[in-house]
Amino acid sequence: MMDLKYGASREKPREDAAMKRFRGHRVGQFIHWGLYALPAGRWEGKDVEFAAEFLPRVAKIPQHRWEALANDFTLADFDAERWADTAVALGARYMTITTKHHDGFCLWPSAHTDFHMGNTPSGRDVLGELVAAYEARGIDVNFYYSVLDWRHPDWRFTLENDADNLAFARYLDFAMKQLVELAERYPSVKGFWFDGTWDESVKANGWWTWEVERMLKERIPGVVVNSRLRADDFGARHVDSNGLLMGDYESGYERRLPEPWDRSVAAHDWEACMTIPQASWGYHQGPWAQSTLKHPWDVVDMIAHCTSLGGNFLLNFGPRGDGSMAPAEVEIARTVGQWLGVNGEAIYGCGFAEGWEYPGWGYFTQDSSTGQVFAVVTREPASGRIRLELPTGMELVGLQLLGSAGHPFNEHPFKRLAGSVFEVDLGGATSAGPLVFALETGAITGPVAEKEPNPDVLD
Ligand code: FHN
Repeated sequence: MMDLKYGASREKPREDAAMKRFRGHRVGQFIHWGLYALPAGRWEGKDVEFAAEFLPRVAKIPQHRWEALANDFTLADFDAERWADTAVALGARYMTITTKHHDGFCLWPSAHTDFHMGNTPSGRDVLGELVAAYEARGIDVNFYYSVLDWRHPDWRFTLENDADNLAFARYLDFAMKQLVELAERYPSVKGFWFDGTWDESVKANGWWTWEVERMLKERIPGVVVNSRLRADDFGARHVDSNGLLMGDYESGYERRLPEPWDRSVAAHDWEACMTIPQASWGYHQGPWAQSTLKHPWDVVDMIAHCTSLGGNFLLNFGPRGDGSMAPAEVEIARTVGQWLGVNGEAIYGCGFAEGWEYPGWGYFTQDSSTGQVFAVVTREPASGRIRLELPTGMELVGLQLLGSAGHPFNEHPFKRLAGSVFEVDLGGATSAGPLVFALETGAITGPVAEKEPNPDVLD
């Protein structure tokens, strides 16, 4: 093991109450909102087919014109309560909001810049309103903060000379002050989610990322910090030069998930974040984005996928420039949330089911407190039957379709193919969206029949 000053602070996952709470949430609402929501991917009449929040860079918009958008950020239809209602509808247990994205615009009235919400026509403290509205509904709030800052004169992508070093030191001081400000102004915040830390300049200053984590933990007991903040003494990110995870959970899965059979990821806490359109975090009004919105059952599949490997799933919403949520995104939230309303038992507080192999037709999840195992069938085979392989030596005693108490399907739903391999006929099951079964199991005691071929590949 190398002796690192700024490496990981522990070898094993945190087990304190705040971390367990975060781990149990499983479903979160990500929100990207800033000036980019006004042009929403369109500049001078043309759609720019790239993530809406990158518009100023991709369309090479002069800085003064970008900043002038602040005058139009009137919040005509912004209501923090309505946003919080969409999180409730989704079944989210936490929300992560962009306090400052790469363009440097701040959603709170920061004392360290004039480029913030307080200097827009309404002068409202949007962040404060959101914290209050979400917390009133029991939903934890986390802050996204982009270390990368396209606007700040002292930001550097690389450090080529002494002048760069000096400038970047000033920048880090500015960012630290903003983070202290956020922690002190909104002390009920439960977590910080850092982004924009991939440049050489940040990697050369691992000490600062370590110091930020320390500062936040000192000010906010229990605060949860993502791995993306961190770089170690040698510039290794997320995972230090000794192979240990930095921060409290791994946050590298962005618009992608780990392979569903890769149980190694379940060794530590992690979170995946996902856009609703193919590739935009901020609201993008063009067909490039709007024709690519995910189906709610895809979202459900991803939630179950993450849970089955012990990870959280953070689904992003891009509210519009007037402050209203995009109706299509609200509709997706409702459908996913209705599914969670019936099947949330298999998601919240659940994680990796040790000993259960990835089944292909969906996922196994296990309640971390009771040990109850669930089968979430997100890809029903054409045969209408699933092959349910239990850990060797285990017997399927019964299964209960969630949301179907008293359904006749629950009476004779399965037969043994061999040993711990069973077949379940899904034919009688009805459900809005992917089916979920709570499995009742026991140990095999008597002799068992010969193994039969997989019914899903019978010719
Ligand atoms: O560039 C950003 C992007 O706009 C968005 O904020 C995502 C969210 O994970 N993070 C960055 C790319 O890694």
